[in-house]
Amino acid sequence: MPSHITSITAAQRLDSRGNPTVQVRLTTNKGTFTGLVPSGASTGIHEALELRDTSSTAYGGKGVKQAVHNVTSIIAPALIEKKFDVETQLKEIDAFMCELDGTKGKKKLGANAILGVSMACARAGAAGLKIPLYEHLRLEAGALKAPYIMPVPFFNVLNGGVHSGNTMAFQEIMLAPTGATSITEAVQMGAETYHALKTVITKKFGPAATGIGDEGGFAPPISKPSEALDLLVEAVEKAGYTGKIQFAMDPASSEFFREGQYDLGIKDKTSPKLTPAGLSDLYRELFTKYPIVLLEDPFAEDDWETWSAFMAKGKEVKDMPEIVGDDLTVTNVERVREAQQKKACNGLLLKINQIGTVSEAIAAANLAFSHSWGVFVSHRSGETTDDFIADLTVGLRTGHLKTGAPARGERVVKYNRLMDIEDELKASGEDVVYAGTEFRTAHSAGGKEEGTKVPFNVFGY
Ligand code: 2PG
Ligand code: MG
Repeated sequence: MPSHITSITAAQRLDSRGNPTVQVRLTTNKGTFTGLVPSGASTGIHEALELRDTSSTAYGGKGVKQAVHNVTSIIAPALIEKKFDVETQLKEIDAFMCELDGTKGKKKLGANAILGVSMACARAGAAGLKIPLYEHLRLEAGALKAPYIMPVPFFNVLNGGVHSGNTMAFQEIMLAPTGATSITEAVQMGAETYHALKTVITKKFGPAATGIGDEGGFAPPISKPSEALDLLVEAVEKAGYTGKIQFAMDPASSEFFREGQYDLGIKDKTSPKLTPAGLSDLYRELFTKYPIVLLEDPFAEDDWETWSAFMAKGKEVKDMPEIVGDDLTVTNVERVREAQQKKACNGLLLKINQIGTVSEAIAAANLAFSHSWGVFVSHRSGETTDDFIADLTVGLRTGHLKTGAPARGERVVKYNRLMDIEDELKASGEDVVYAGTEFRTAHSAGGKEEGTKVPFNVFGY
């Protein structure tokens, strides 16, 4: 029996920074399903619109009452009338909402209004089909089944940029436990190293320096990337994981790009301003000194020339890390296509709220895969307790994701869900592997179209 939408309600709720966000509740004949929308701080200028009540003083102009109203008064009646079957028509539902909006960047209804409905529809579809959400998303994406790929979790343990009050211009310094054998072991390695890092920071800077940034990582008084990476080397060694944990960075460089230069002193006023070539040299120097396997947004969102030059030169660099576009590509097939033409990067950061529907995010991921790029699923710095992206990562077989430190509820809910999925797959006798050092290419591993059937899981997804 098909699953039709009988009601959609929405409400203003809080995200992890204490700012309002959209919550959607969608009911079908199979139950009620939710979607809670995340929000960025280092937002790319090409992202779809996050609709905020800027003319109101409530929540400092950050309310989302208009977006909530758009869900209940515009999207809900139109979608209910169409009688879509959420089990088989997610793409049609998402396309219909885009049409209803009628603008390029979802400027009329807001990507935050549309995404909440899209997420809830995906959940309703999975429940109607009596399969887990990750399995439903896998089928939507047309991804291979066996083996299921558990991702390498990239833990953001040192926060800078617009995510913290310290003086570091670079936004995120991450740990990637590529030497683990399962997501459960990777989480343990990440959490133990996070605690070792706390001890290292306390010893060096005193206990007052262990305050954290927006994504749960520490924000000690450092400004140079090498200082951050040295702290990680020490913490990994202290935790006993040298050689098993590698590093990644997201400088989020659009935030410190000013008049053609990269101003590393944007926060401390003493670090240098670098030319694009100077910053490129700094990255290459860091690659030789530290085990860096991924670099995201090394350059600003429209500095195409520098991205392409860096990639071209990368061919000469031994063990060149994956170069991931975030603000550059904004989970948008048009921007991904442009980046592919310009050979600007070889990895796509996948953030569902950058584009505003689940189906469009899947399309962007598939386009990236078709060019042998990696796909790196991501949370936002303003998160919620919604764990949707854990299922998305497994369903799409992306092999890696980042969702903050192994601490704070809105971050750990995703890591916990991944461990639940791993347990469930193993208990069902499914073929399941941890991506490990192969995280960039795990998507195409295996080859079996179908495995045995995964039962509808006990966690209610
Ligand atoms: C990023 C993200 C998530 P924000 O730049 O990759 O870590 O930050 O959500 O603030 O854009
Ligand atoms: Mg980023």
